[in-house]
Amino acid sequence: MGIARDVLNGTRCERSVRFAVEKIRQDFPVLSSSVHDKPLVYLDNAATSQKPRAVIEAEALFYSRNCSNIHRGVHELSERATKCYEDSRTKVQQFLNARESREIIFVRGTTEAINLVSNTFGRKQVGAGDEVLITAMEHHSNIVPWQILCEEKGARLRVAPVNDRGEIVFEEFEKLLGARTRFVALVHVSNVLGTINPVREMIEAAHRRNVPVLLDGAQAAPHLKVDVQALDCDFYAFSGHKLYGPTGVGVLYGKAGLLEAMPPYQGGGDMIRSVTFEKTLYNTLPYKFEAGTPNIAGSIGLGAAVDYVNEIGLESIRAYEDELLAYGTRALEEIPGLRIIGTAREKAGVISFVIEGIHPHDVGTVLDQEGIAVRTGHHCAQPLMERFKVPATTRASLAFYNTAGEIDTLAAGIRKVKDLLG
Ligand code: C6P
Repeated sequence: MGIARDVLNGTRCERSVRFAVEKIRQDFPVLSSSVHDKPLVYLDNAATSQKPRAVIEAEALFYSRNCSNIHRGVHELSERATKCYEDSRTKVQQFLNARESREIIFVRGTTEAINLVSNTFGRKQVGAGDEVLITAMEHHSNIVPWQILCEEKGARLRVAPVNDRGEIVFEEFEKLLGARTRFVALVHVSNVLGTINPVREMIEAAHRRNVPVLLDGAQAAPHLKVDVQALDCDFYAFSGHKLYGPTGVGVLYGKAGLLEAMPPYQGGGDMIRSVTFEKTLYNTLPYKFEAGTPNIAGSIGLGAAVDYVNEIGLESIRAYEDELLAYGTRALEEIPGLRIIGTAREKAGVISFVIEGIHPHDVGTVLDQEGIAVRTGHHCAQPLMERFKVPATTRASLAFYNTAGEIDTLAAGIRKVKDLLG
């Protein structure tokens, strides 16, 4: 454990992973702060991640030097703002390896991206007696929009099961792809279990039956290299704020052909080509789906976040976080009475756990007093809690700026919880 711990703290390089975590931490102002007079240990990255100075400054620069509306003015500030906004779109396009920048729609976040698809593509695609297939490990954002659609259309929501490790039962998923399946919506990485789903195989299985697939990438985009062309997904959704970017901005990727054929989601300024009281002609992609003044500063901040992540490199991030996850899993498994929920063979940096006889909210409250931020509750995945027969869990979720030292602090904090409440 000693060598791995040193590597994770960025002090030695005995293994394949070399990662200058202490240097990286200096880019995040909040990480050097204290909570309840203890150094902050931020392990709630799946809820939202902290922001590097580059992102904070990109937003501040927009407001202090370039603030203007976009696509509307002939004046210098508007041109500057428009260029920064559209540059961000290109950065996201390259980040996801989308074929064209018009396939990138800026939205409020993953939730809005999924609602956009269910309300437009979904409404056309799904009819009475049809089926929409999801999995048992979806976030509410990838359950409720499909439930609303199914209720409206008289369609049926089908749910692919997960096994006790928290992995999709692939054969069951395949069996549920039937003659009436019209759409598949899947989480790429589970926010509760950390499971990385075999989405490439799942998409292939759906496409063999001509069923389009949306991936909820909220927890994948910050941790894995996503290539939408290689995955061949039809839609991909993620949130800026989990990718070290601002809140209130996210991305919907869609294949151009599908987006072209979809009706608009919202009506208003910027999404039109011409309006008369008799008829409105819609704008081209991507603007058809960006009605009204968008989150300009947020989108520019997201572009800066993409630059920042690219600079570190998702491969290095993945390798480092894998080591940290393995270290954290070992450290927590050693604690008597603690059970990890989600032990998939392919996992990203999430450790959800329960402690015999102690409610997760109490665990979270005591940890908070130690300066440790974790999330407790159902994590907006109530059906998954039911599947694992737990009311809630405590969840430590990792980012590339976390260290093995912080994991040690967490483990010590949990032992203290047990001493106090066990
Ligand atoms: N999960 C968590 O603590 P928004 O709120 O739109 O940015 O993201 C929604 C969402 C969708 N899918 C998955 C897999 C998610 O994890 C989330 C957000 C946070 O787990 C907040 S509930």
